[in-house]
Amino acid sequence: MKNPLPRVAAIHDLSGFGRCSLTVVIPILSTMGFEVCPVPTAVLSTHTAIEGFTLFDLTDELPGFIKHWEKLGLRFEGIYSGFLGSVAQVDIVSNFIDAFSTPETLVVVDPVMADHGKMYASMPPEMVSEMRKLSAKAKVVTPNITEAAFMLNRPVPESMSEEEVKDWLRALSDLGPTMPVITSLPLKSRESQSAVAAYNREDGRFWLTGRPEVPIQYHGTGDMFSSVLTGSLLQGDSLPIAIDRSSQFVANAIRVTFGYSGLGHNEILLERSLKNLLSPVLSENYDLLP
Ligand code: PXL
Repeated sequence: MKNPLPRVAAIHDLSGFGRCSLTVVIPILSTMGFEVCPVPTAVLSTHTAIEGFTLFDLTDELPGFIKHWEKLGLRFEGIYSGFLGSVAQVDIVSNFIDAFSTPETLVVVDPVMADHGKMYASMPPEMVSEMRKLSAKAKVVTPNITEAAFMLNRPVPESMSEEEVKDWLRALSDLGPTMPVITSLPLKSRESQSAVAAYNREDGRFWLTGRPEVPIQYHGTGDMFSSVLTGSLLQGDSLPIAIDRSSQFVANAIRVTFGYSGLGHNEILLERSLKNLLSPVLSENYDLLP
């Protein structure tokens, strides 16, 4: 029997404060009508951009999750991984995908490791080649431009043409995933926008969307984007609608928060926007790249 409520295994860390990973993934996917089964990769006091964070690595616990869940015969419509607590977790996540995915399972890998040209504080450099390896197992990957550059061993670009974006997406797809998506693109044709591009190797089409930038960066927006994207694709949306819904959701949460004075980088008001995920799809702000 199919799961009456589609089920998603969410392989991410649990950060107590700072609005990211499981504290974002669970409410978003629950609101979108999925049962989320967390596989916690690490427990942190805050995300790693806040000085003094504590990190308890759960690498040794994860093989037990696979063994127990296999015994229970659990099945997942989606497997979605993000921030990993150690390089050794890549093989474990890879084993998890082997153990639980069928041809129908949507596997999404968000290669969380870097932003703004730099690796995150807890990330060893070897994570780059390991994330490259893990991406080969995914249908969808969602790097930001820094992560895409690191995975492709290219310099982080200051600006890009649409032709270059297509070349990057093709190169990411050559690593394995059918649907690579790149966020935070510095696109010449979309200056002062937060642009997102995607490629579907199955039909050879490239898509572009974006929203006007707001002059503040909030933490966790990448996790919000990938969570909505995962939910949207699992609900049966097309790739361009899925990137558009995700971009619109994140832009709304940013604008809702930015309207208040005095809220910091770690205080995006996710809950004020969550119910937008219940609306019919109203926006179709995407372009087909020629
Ligand atoms: O939002 C990505 C993310 C997830 N988890 C942890 C992080 C970060 C980014 O800094 O530190 C622990």
